[in-house]
Amino acid sequence: MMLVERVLSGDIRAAARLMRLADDRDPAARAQLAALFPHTGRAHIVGVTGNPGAGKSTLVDMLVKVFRSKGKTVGVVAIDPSSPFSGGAILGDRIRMQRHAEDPGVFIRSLATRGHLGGLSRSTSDVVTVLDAMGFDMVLIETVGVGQDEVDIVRNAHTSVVVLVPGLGDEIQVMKAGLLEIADIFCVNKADRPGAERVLAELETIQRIVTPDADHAEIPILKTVAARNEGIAELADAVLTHGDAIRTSGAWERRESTRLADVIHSVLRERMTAEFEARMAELERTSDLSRRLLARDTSPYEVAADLLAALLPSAPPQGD
Ligand SMILES: Nc1nc2c(ncn2[C@@H]2O[C@H](COP(=O)(O)OP(=O)(O)O)[C@@H](O)[C@H]2O)c(=O)[nH]1
Ligand SMILES: [Mg+2]
Repeated sequence: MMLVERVLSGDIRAAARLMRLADDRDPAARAQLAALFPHTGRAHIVGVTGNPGAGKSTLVDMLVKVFRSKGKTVGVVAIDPSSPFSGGAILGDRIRMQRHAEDPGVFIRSLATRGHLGGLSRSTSDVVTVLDAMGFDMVLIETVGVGQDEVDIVRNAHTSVVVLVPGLGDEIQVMKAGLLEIADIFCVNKADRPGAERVLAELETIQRIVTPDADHAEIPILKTVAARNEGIAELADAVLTHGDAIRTSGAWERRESTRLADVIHSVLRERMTAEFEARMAELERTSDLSRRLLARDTSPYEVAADLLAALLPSAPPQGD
């Protein structure tokens, strides 16, 4: 059987293999992802973001349990800022993941943060495509709320949960990270800690300032103690309620269009960059590019225009 068919039949090993190929930017993966795409569009994509240590992994683990108890299958994409190498999650995450290892209704994929521009959101959307095509009802994406890639990932979710904790400078956390605009649900975790009430009060003030629109009718503010499984059922309900609301209001399609346009951008950006770099290396080899630049025989502007013209024959000369 072809890899795509195996993925569609729910073969976990095939899915993991395709995710690895995609992560390695193997050209074969592109055709496979394209073949999977018609089978996607059903999963409810949920972003969970917040500072490191806010309790995101704990929350996601508890949410998985609640969604499973409601009969929903769950895919998880855990983006791990602590490991620049391999897909290595930190020890605590590994233990949490093992809890679901026996359950075929749960698939957890951990992604390491990568250096290259847009690489992380690209890898994430590839994994989401695979999970969605496999038929997972919910796809939870855990990511820290810093960095453009991470913010883009959460912005592109159908439902974005912003996790805050007491004692970190409170409302500043939201404002500074630019997470206010993207939050669909605020979750104040570690509500067992002093200062939780203050964070709640500040969020309520913010909630009153934000103008309600179709996408943000009223941002729910929830209190959780993830480590003690408190408030998780309410959080899961808020996520599902938000999903229903945006399906009805048309916001679901709007978000989906934005997300898919972003996938096009990141695929293009990556392929174009790779193409330009290959051609520049070629120029260096065949025509001593650096020497000609240093001697002012040519300029970076002319080289860029020539490279662009070679790749995009219809681009206007010097038209930048
Ligand atoms: N006191 C308290 N600790 C929590 C709570 N939720 C998670 N933790 C702990 O906070 C630490 C970081 O949690 P983790 O889920 O790894 O945070 P992440 O970095 O956001 O994924 C762990 O030791 C958790 O057990 C909570 O509600 N209250
Ligand atoms: Mg974590």
